[in-house]
Amino acid sequence: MPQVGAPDLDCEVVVVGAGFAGLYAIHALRENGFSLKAFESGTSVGGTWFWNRYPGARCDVESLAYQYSFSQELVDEWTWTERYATQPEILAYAEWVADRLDLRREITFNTRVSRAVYDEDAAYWTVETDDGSLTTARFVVAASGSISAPQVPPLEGINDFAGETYHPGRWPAEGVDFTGKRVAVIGVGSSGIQLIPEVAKFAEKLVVVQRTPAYTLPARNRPLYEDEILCARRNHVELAERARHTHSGINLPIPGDLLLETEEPKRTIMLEKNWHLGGNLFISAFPDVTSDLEANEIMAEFVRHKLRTIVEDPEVARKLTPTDYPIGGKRIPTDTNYWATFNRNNVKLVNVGDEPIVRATRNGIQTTETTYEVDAIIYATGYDNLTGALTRIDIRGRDGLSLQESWSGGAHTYLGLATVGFPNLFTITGPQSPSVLANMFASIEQHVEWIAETLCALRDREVLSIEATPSAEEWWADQVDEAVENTLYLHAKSWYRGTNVEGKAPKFLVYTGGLDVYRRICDDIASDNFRGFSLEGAKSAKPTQEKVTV
Ligand code: N01
Repeated sequence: MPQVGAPDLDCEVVVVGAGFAGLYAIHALRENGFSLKAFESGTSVGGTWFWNRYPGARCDVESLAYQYSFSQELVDEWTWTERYATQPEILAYAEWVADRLDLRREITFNTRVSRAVYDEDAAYWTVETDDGSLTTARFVVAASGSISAPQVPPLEGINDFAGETYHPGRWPAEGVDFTGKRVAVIGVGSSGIQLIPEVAKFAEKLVVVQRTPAYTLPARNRPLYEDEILCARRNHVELAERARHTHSGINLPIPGDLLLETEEPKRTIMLEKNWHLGGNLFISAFPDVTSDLEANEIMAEFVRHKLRTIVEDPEVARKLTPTDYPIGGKRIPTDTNYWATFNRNNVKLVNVGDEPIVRATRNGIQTTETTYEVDAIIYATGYDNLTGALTRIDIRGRDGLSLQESWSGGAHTYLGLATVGFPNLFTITGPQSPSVLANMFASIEQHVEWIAETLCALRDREVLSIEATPSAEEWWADQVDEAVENTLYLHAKSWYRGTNVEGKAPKFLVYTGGLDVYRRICDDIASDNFRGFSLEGAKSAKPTQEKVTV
């Protein structure tokens, strides 16, 4: 395939990251004849599943949906063993895909992209890595992850603590033996809720520090049956096509009646039935729960009741009970024995609302009531989600504009794929796309395929640069805001809104209109001559510019 424009560039595309987004981007772009280089800070592929090796880590989307769908061969040749795959199994899948598709030869491992600078005269990026190397490319595809920039709270005295410290997203590959140790876990999001029951089994004493109680759903994990796997393989093409055109990118059962319109005793029978199905099947069973506060409260109260039947000490149950936000307003964790863990003698719940943390000390965590002396602290305190992985790279667009500065008032994008001031930069599952509120594989595949098709179209037309226009960004911001108004997400503080990171501009960062609607919008824009993008025509190193705003 010919390279258009600048033959001296090292490659046509730099891909940042070799998680599932990066791996598919490498495959799709290479299949379409693009020369590329990929950089990955880990020593192998897998992205989030490479780093999150904490005990209990597993996916909350069912295995048969949490895999690539673009290849029947991949579906046929890989066999998942459990309903919800463990982190080691998902990592093994990523490794296997990388080998099966021969992707590793494009990837430089153990190398972090530290800076990327756009040359607007010649329309290319210079990408710098932490070993000091420079790589020039026409396009950059950022597959750096949505939940990949760990964050630890700015706790006073944090560096005074003399014991071991861990974050789930940077867990040591060799594992950690907590046998006989006193351990504190700060944070009860999905990561904390998965690791707490596992750490409690070994620790001498476990102190769980909770700021906001979580609604959590029993995963009800189990081995997969052979006939389920065979059925999924046999019907793969049809199932995958159907899933691509759903709201969540998953073939969920068709929701039943509205909760508000379901009379007792049928209502409780239905809630019980779906509670026993486990995981997200529970919340998705009733269509009004995610949009109507009254319906939501009925489901929330059902879950609170379940909690009270599991947790033996009423005072501990009270502290664990979420009351001031709707179920699903924050990401719902799925768990195995989380609430029951608080019945163990070696587990102590510290509720920040009752006893705020004062500081970390040399020996542990001091609250307004006492000091909890521990040997290790696990900061399960989350991530600078959706933007952090991008803004932690020094990305410089037109006129040296920094992405970090440009997004300091909140991320602004066109479709979550492109940003004004940063031509030829695409973000996979970036802020303002459906990303984390749909099946990540479905989100990734849709973005990668759209980007690959776009780059092919630009190559065919000898277009050298593509950039979102300000009016297109404004239009998209309105779509994101309008979509979320129909949900209950604005009734809770959450990382979807950026409220978990001190100093981060509060802004809802996910498109909630559904992957199906989003896909149609992206396809429509591409087929309408990339409406909302400014395309610049073929040119040499110092061109006169043919600028077409469409
Ligand atoms: O992070 P989180 P996570 N003092 O941000 C608390 C995905 N994921 O790593 O709620 C005390 O959700 C914070 O409290 P609050 C999934 O999308 C998926 O657990 O802000 N506490 C919260 O309890 C998930 O949503 C899977 O008040 C502090 C916790 O730390 C996303 O990753 C598994 C604090 C952070 O929760 C992130 O999950 C794991 C402070 N100063 C993760 N600062 C599966 O597929 C923060 N907290 C199953």
